[in-house]
Amino acid sequence: MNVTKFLDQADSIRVGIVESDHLLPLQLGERYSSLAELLATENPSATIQSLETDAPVPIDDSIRWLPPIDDQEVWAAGVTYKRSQTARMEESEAAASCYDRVYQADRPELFFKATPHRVSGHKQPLRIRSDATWNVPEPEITLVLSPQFRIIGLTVGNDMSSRDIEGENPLYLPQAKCYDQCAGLGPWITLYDTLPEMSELRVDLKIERDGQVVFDQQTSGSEMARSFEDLVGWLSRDNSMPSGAFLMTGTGIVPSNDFTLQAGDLVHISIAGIGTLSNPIVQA
Ligand code: DO4
Ligand code: MG
Repeated sequence: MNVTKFLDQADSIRVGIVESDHLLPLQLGERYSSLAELLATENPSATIQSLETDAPVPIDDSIRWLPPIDDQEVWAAGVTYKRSQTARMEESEAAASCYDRVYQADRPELFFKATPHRVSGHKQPLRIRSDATWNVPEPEITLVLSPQFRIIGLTVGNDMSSRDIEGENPLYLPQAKCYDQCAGLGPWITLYDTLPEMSELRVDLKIERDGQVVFDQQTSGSEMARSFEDLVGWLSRDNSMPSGAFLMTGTGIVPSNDFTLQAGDLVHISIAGIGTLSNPIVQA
């Protein structure tokens, strides 16, 4: 089952089930007031199925998608694929060994990525920092975690990154990663009782510029050096997240060093079995 948030014709925020060509707006009733509350129940799919729905809304270009987040925290894992380790060692003369060490260590790199107001949904803009010169999207399989750190679903994530800022000094990581419109999530959450095999989670990143595809590469979850459970185990140590969380699991695709995003680019990230998250890129 796919669930998301969108703005209806009356500009009200709605939670809806996504079916092949339409959305079914949910009536949350007295008991629930947000998608996050539905996700925090014992069995989110059953809870959602028990709710009444309004008339179907056809999915066309007029849908105003919202990121499927309420008050959850957004975290990210880093250097979980060989490609990310290599790219980071190239970009950072001063701290190359940090990336090498964390790729092999038991403890993963986990960092705070975004608060909900910094997150963009499908078709909403993502931003290049005005003080950055070398920027990339990072296409990441993203775990949807209940308040008890159960992996209840997956979504598509874009961990926008300023490579020149992180490369200058790894202590600048929070500035390279966390700023307005720095994270994409959506278009919806796919709920799972049993997660798919890692090899089925194929990830594709396409970047369009002036109507031409200027970058197109694929990877798959099976290239990841860590398991989802391992990452969640570390994230949950001595760390409560009362509304649940999203955990981006790291990028396996980094464009070559001569590539940087530009304002006006369109970034499309597809994950097999989930969907495609598309965002236009802006710079203030
Ligand atoms: O080490 C910095 C961040 C790494 C990252 O975001 C990734 O590997 O996806
Ligand atoms: Mg990343």
